Amino acid sequence: MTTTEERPTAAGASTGRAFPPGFVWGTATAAYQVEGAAAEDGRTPSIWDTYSHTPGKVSGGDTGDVADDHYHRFREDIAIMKRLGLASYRFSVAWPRITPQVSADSLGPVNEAGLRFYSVLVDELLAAGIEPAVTLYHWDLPQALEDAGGWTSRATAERFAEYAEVVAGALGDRVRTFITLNEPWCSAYLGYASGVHAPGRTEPAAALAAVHHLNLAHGLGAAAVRRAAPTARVALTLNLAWVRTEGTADADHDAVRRVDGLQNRVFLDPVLRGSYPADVLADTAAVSDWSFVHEGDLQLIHQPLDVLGVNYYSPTVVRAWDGSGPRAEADGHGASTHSPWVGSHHLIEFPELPGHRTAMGWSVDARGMTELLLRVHRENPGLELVVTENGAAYEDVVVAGQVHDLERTGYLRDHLAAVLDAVEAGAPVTGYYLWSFLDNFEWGYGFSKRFGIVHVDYATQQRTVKDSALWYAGVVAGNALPAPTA
Ligand code: IFM
Repeated sequence: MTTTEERPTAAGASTGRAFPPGFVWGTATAAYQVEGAAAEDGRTPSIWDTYSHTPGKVSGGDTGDVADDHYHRFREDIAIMKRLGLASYRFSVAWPRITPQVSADSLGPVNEAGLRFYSVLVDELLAAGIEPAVTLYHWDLPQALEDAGGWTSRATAERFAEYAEVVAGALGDRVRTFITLNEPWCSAYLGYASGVHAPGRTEPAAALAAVHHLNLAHGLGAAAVRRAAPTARVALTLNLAWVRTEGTADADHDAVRRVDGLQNRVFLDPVLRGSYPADVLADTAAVSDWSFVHEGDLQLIHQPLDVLGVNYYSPTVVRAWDGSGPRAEADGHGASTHSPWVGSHHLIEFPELPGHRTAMGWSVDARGMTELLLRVHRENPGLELVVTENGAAYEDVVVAGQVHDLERTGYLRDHLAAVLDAVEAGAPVTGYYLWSFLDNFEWGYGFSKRFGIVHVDYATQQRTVKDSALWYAGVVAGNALPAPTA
């Protein structure tokens, strides 16, 4: 392992901009992206195992079979986190490790070996002084549930709640925060409409059913976590979009409304207000009558929420499309002839923005972080917010045991400043999780995109701490952004 052995010093704590005392600094990963050990200790396949093993689905034919081998190397990884001074680690639990025989009708037996892995992980984190934050679902649905309908089926939400209760019951004595779902937008629309994520279906009506059943899974799961771990905090993580247009026509503003509805309000409204936005139901009426919403579902979804996790990477700029001619499709969510924008694909387009882009092709605008946090705060005063993901992929190279990833450091500096702007304007943001701790399996892009602050050589599993990690460690140590250098 190549790492800097000395603990970094506080970067300009006395001269920089300080974060509130107690601000939680962390990094995040997800099970399928880092663990590997795909067939070990009783784990059965998830939809991502099936999808990644289907030729042509993932760049380079990559799979998560081995990934970062975090399943075996988590102690070494925790030691790096500790050296960096990180206060918290957000990881996800792989459902197929916990109840590998789950079916639509029954959760099946609990796999003690699977639970033990996470229990030991939690213990090791706590021993290192690092607080675990547990995501219960980060996209690795057991394949058996997909075979029975996946998120288009109500049974999936019901089984999810039972699974959540098992995990919260086993870890809730040591874990303070459980996040029910990560980015249900991706699970629903990329999984079931555009098909660029597992399970790779391209059925717009199914995507809307998935939206609802994911919302239901959150509500049922939140209640289940509270039953099993009454002192834990329940959170939900959404990839909210900062949507805007540079157009001036009414149709351009309507494009903003449509995208805001499909990406933000269709999740925020049921969870925080107990209703679906009427305009989204109208926009999608030609695709689905939403008859999968049963009486009482909205009350089940509208559970008290302790924390809203906000993931932000890139701005979303839209404009009206008249439905003819070639369309600008730079929405950053993978190439597909099928659109994730159910019911609106024929009315909107995503123009390419000038300026800096990450290796994902995502444009960079840190203002979106401030705007999003302030918007959610304005609309939900009193709701605690945590940035549960933010980060960037760049083409990193290891030279003489070091990775000089200046662009990532610049991205982080600007986005942390934007978080602080929101805090200073009154948004109750209590923590920040950098995506990602390690380079990892970036879904349809396989290992070709590197988001980590720790480089992984996939041939040798050698970890190399990047310069951005050392810079971040300085921020963490000082609880402050360094003063700008001249
Ligand atoms: O890698 C993903 C993560 O799994 C979910 N949020 C976005 C990240 C970068 O694409």
